[in-house]
Amino acid sequence: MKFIHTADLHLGSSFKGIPDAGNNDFKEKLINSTFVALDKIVNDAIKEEVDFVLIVGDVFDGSDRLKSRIRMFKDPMEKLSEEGIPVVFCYGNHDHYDTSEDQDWAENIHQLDNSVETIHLTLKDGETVDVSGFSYKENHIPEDMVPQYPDRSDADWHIGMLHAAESTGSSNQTDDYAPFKKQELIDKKYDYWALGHIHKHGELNSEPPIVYAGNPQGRRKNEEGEHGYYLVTSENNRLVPEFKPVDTFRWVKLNIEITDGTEAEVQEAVEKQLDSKYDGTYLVDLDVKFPGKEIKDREILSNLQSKFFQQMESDKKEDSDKSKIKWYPYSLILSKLEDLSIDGDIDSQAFQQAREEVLNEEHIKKLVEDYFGSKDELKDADFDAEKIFNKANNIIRERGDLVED
Ligand SMILES: [Mn+2]
Repeated sequence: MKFIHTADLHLGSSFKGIPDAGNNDFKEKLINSTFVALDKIVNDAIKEEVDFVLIVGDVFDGSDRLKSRIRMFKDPMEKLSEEGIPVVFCYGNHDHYDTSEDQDWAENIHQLDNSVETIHLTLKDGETVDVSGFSYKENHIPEDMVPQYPDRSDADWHIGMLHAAESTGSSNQTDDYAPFKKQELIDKKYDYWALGHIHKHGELNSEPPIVYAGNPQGRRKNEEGEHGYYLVTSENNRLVPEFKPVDTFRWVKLNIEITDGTEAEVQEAVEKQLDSKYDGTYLVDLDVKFPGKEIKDREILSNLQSKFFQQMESDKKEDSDKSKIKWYPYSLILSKLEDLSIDGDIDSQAFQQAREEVLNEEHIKKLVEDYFGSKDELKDADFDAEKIFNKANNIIRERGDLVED
């Protein structure tokens, strides 16, 4: 028995944190990459002749159900259906949905209900598989859903699908995503738990496997490294997951130390490092430590970006499938080797003072209005400066992309 476990496709993700430098081709390629990842998964499913595919929530990036996006999910699902490969999928916090409103799915494509239900599959070799799970109706589910899952059935295999975050048990953190405890999952005695929601792939447990598939295409800098899906195969009565990358763009952070040089030399050194390290398409967050005089990091960054776009243009002219584009430096920070931290007394005093000057109710209300427009629901909102500071801090760190798995 063999199946694919994927999650968090986030189809239609906007990649809005990436400066596109006016290059629409690049932006288009980025926006397309979540759909490309799904196509690769579907092609692998057919090539590997898997018995079924599980997609554990956040199929779409948003709950706005644009017809074009639905089509771009339904088409590949129909392709699997025609190949006789069943799919079980659910919605997560991002694409929460009242499932009674859309039942128009191809044969063998199972959309899980808002309450826990079990899909019974019979494989070509006669083996039986039960898959239990549910779809989000609202974007938050504060209660643990695991007690609603049925006991281990007498099917040959029983698999749980769960889009959720492990309970933190902390009183100052809200557990809004169907919080569960690992032991509860183990106690169900299922053969495999296919998890979604956390965008980094990895196993929470090995016997039985409790596995986060991660998202198949990283969307921002904190989703660095390889992204893909799990191909799960039965071996001696056990289900064994094997990770398969399918990402087109990979986010990485590169730290470089350069001891001396002019702007041109720094640029050359950075370029050399990039060339030697990367042979896919990498989105690189560069942190260059440089002890010398003040030099213009903006200029180096835009020079490197122009080189990237020139390569894209010549790739296009050559009309070859194999792109020579290796890296796109989306950010470059040059910092002096000696004073990198804000922990020093003077720095933190100055920072504290600046923070007090900026972080008052008047400024914040103005900021919120500028950003969101004067929406009525915001007028009487209770502005907690500390909370807003922390949120803003996160947003700045994620370069304008709102953060949520
Ligand atoms: Mn997600």
